[in-house]
Amino acid sequence: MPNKDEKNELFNRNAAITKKEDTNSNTEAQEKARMRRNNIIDKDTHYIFFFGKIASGKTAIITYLINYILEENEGNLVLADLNENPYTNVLLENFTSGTLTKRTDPMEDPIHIDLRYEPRDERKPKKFFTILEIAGEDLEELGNRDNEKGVGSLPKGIQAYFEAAGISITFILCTPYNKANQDVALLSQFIQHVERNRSKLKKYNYVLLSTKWDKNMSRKSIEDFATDNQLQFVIDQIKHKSPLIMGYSIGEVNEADNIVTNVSKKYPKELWHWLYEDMTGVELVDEYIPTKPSLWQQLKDFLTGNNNG
Ligand SMILES: Nc1nc2c(ncn2[C@@H]2O[C@H](COP(=O)(O)OP(=O)(O)O)[C@@H](O)[C@H]2O)c(=O)[nH]1
Ligand SMILES: [Mg+2]
Repeated sequence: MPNKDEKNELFNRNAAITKKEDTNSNTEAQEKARMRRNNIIDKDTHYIFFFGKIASGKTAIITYLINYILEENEGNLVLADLNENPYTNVLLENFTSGTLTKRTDPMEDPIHIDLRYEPRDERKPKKFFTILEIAGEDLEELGNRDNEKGVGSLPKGIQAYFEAAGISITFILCTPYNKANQDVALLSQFIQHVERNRSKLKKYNYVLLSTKWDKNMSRKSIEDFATDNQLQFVIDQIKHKSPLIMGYSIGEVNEADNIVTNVSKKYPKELWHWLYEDMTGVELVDEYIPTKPSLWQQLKDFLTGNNNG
């Protein structure tokens, strides 16, 4: 995550860019916007867009989601532009060291990582997808209805995803379990923005993650937890899309030194299986797992005299 100076740097840079666009010909800004939209469309990918305030756990979730996919035998993950994308290196560093490093390179556009997934079961579709992460602070204008247009707006680099026609996108809303009430306004504003701007999206859906769930000692189900606070209000706004809603933890985290132990498989597994099915319409792992030996196995056992079990 950018520190304050880096953040100011970023805002100054953005301001400078905006100014430049204003003073130069209008067509330059238009051309830039057009290029941005085309880049988004050209990728022919499914966007997985992580949204949440600073320190809500986005980078940590992405890190250990990729780690899970790489380590499980369910399929193969191809990391595109591994060495060119500094963000990928941050993620790699995270899960090879077991320590959450800080993100250092704020960018004008969301940080992204292009990936390709190939299920081990070759009958299942392969899938390109792109993970995007944005910082909640970049969205402050969303709730600001006093700006020049009179409505909340998003930075251009993010708004471009709503203007690029025909893309598929899953919004993953992250809010630490203990910040549910503080985050509800921003999450609501973002959902309202999505719903107002959804017309060009080919397909979209939501995931709501109540993060740092390992520290939630209440041991309640996510449903009971949500009704106890304002998270239910957020759920009510997205439930028409049959979203995934879950308490989420990357493992045991020592937040003082950012060391992760007992990395969880349960949470990334549920998230990844849901995402794969949401993207492709096909279940990654067939639900039916025979508990008894198959008929073929029984016959083989009979013929080879293996009757032990
Ligand atoms: N207890 C706990 N802490 C977490 C978890 N995930 C992240 N954190 C903590 O939250 C901090 C911020 O996480 P990060 O992924 O950088 O948040 P981001 O700003 O949303 O990308 C980390 O440095 C961790 O200390 C989790 O699952 N459990
Ligand atoms: Mg981050």
